[in-house]
Order: sequence, then structure tokens, then C-alpha cells
Amino acid sequence: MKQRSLISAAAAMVVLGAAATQAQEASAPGLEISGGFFRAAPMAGGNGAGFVTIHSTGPADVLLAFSTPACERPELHTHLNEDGIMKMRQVPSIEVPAGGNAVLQPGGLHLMCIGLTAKLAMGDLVPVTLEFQNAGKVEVNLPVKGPGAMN
Ligand SMILES: [Cu+2]
Repeated sequence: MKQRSLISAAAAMVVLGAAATQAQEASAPGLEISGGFFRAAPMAGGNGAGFVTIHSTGPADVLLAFSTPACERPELHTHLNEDGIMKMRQVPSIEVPAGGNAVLQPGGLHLMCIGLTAKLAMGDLVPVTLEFQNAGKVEVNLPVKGPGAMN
């Protein structure tokens, strides 16, 4: 199968159309999104994981879901340590405390991208729409970093 990097496929349609206004950080009323990235993933059809920090400058909010053209099935996940074995579990939502942070980071909460539509190569940008209970939809482009990137 011919591999295409994301920026030349799905991302190009979404990112380039909105490139002038889309930064790698985003804000919505009451929320600041920063420090986001995806880890590189070698194959279309495989899975990818993304991370981001969400700060509430006001009341609490709840991350309900995310969407992206980068994969077939986006899910919110966490890691649990069960008898010394780290396992991933889907979570229904992620809370952002009032005036505080929801931190999605390796080993913990993450944006799980199941069934990548293209490989994730370093330097690509993954367009992500975060969907919040109060703030609604917030779009952010997350850069792809190395496969073992921690931040
Ligand atoms: Cu996961």
C-alpha cells in the first residue's frame, strides 16, 4: 500500500484551508489549550496517541470527545496500572477543574486515535477538534513528535 503522510492527505484539506487562523495553541471562552502533540506512528491502519494540556480560566468544563480526520475511531483513554501491568481504558469524558488543568500526557490520559488514515510522521500537523460540554468545539493542530516523545 502506498503510504502518504498525513499532511499530504487528510490534514492538507483541513489544515491548509484554515492555516492562517489555526495555531498549535487555541483558546475558547474559559479555556486555553497548549502543549499538545501526537507521537509518530509508522502505519496507516495502526493506532496513534495524542496529548494536550487544557487549562480552564473560569468554571469547570468537561472534555466529552474529540474528532480528527487522522483516524477512524477517536477515543478518550487513560492508563491504569493493574497488577503491575499498564493497560489502556476508554473513559467517557475528562474533567477540567475550575481554574485548573486537565493534563493529557504519556502514561496517563490521552487522545487515542484508532485506525489511522495515514501514518503520522514527525513534522506533520494533526487537526483535532476537541468537544467540550460548555465551551463547545475547539480546534487545534497538534504537531507530530518522535515515537517516544514525552512532551
Ligand atoms: Cu489508548
